[in-house]
Amino acid sequence: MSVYITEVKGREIYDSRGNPTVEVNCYLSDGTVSKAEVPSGASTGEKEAVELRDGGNRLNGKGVLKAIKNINTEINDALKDRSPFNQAAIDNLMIQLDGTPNKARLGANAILGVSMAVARAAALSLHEPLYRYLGGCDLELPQTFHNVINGGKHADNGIDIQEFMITPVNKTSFRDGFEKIVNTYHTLKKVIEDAGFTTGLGDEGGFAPNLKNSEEALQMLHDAITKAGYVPGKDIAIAFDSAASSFYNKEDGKYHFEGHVWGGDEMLDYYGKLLDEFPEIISAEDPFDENDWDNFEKFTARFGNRIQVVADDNVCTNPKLVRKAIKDKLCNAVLIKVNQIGTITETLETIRLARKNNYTTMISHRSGETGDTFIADLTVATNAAELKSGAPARSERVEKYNRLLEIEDELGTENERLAHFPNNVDFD
Ligand code: 2PG
Ligand code: MG
Repeated sequence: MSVYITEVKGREIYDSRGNPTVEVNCYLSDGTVSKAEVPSGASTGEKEAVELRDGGNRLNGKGVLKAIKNINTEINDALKDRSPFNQAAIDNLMIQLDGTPNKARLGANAILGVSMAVARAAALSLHEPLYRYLGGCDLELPQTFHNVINGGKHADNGIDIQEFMITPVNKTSFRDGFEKIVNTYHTLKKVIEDAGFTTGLGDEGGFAPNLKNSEEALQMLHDAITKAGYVPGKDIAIAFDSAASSFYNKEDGKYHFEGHVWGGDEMLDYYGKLLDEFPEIISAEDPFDENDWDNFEKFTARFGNRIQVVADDNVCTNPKLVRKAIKDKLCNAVLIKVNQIGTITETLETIRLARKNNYTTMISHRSGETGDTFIADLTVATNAAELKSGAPARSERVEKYNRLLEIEDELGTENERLAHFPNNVDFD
């Protein structure tokens, strides 16, 4: 007997910043019940799919009861009796039902919650882990990026670069790499304390010391890596996300950065200085405002052969924008956030498009998260090279890494798998 959806049911819950968000249960005719929870960003791109919020006085206007109502009425009516095993058909149906180019009517938060819940229900019904259902059997674990110093919109300090991440470049397995990150994180705490700063955490679990500037943050990371017994650049490398739209002033067209008022050329020279001073930096995200494609392109032309250049706010996981970015040589890697585009099918399409053009994909959490570990499975399922999910602290971040530990146990490490094929040469 074929399995079909009997009900999708939404519920208002709260995210890691105490803001309302969407949770969805999907019920199938075979008794399967799945659950999915929707994340939410702070430094959002202008072209992201629309997160439907209630407005008004309740919960600062951030309630999601309209989105929940859309799930429980229109979406539920449309999906009832459909097969959960055709994700593209389910997602297309919701896109058609919404009828807007950016999911503004039903809400991308409503649509994404259902899209994730249906995928998970399908996997549960087949008794397969989500990564297997979405990805098959030729899978590996990603390189992970951990935001250990938070600035910009994610913390109340003087640092304008939003995220300083560390990534284990020398490791024998995900578990081994993560252990090195955890050691460095704890050492960083001591480095920050010894310098006389507080060690409160920002939104993504990284420390948020009130430092003078980004160079000071990078120096602390460099010291923490060294003091933890690792070699910067060789064992642990550094990445940053400027989220530069948040310090770009549209009125004067300048970057108001850590006490400076800079044009594009001055910003470029500043980045050049950082890369020279800290050769362990291997990746930079959103170095320029989301509409300042000219300077973004200049950045990639100048530094793209030295480091990875990731586009986030200007492409918003949108296949159309990613296509344009590839044509313009805007970047050489693409950030992927499920709620920027609003369905799993479109997310998979964007990942496929990037891969076809030899662009690296980095799957990403949002600064407002839940305990849902969907992105860990998605990263493995799509063989995405990279995942960023915050510091090894705060459960909504750590749960994703814990899920990767579980998946690695199930799949075996890369080395264990290669051991079965001693004659294979790995060209990675
Ligand atoms: C980013 C994200 C995630 P936010 O800019 O890459 O780290 O932040 O969710 O606030 O957009
Ligand atoms: Mg970003």
